[in-house]
Amino acid sequence: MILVGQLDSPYVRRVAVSLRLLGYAYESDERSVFGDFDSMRETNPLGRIPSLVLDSGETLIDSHAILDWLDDEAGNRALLPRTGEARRQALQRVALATGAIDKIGAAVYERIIRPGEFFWQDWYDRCRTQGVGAIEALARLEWDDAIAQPAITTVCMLRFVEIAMPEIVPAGRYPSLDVLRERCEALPAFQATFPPDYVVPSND
Ligand SMILES: N[C@@H](CCC(=O)N[C@@H](CS)C(=O)NCC(=O)O)C(=O)O
Repeated sequence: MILVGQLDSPYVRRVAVSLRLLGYAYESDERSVFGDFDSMRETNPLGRIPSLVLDSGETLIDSHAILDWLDDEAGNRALLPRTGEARRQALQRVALATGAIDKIGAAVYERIIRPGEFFWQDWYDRCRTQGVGAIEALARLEWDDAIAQPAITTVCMLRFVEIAMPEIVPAGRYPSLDVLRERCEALPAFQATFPPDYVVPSND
């Protein structure tokens, strides 16, 4: 199996962590989603990451679809509950976490992709507010000890935000999320995929 994408993408990382927690070996293809755009489009017509190339040669795209396949393979070790209220609640947490990635990600793209003279402050502020709203909602929830998809995705999201906009998630602001992060990031599957700090470029 080949996981396509770099671990500074929280979507790639949540797939990598899930594969590792479930004991699946994979190789990494670390082409850049921006630098290798044409080649990436041959793997995924959307030119996005992650993709997962299965041993059969089939290519799965989008972390949601990849993780759905993985849970199907994993049977009773699946990282999301199969049905009912437990599944509904877990998917709501995942939706808040992936929503935060999308909105903080959009704000970051506004800063690093859009040429400085076209920077749109109102849109940037709106995206940031939406992302922070999702993080606050996650922080109000109770978290048990389960290492399942809601925790995996939330912890990957928090590390992404910590790198991209550290002022949003300083230690101590969201104590319940600090506890969740500390517990998860200590595990081998998280340590092996921990994205290092990097300076996010700016268009100004
Ligand atoms: N819904 C997708 C979102 C994937 C996504 O946004 N990936 C980003 C990297 S974090 C990407 O490929 N960005 C480049 C682009 O969209 O052009 C998923 O869950 O996989």
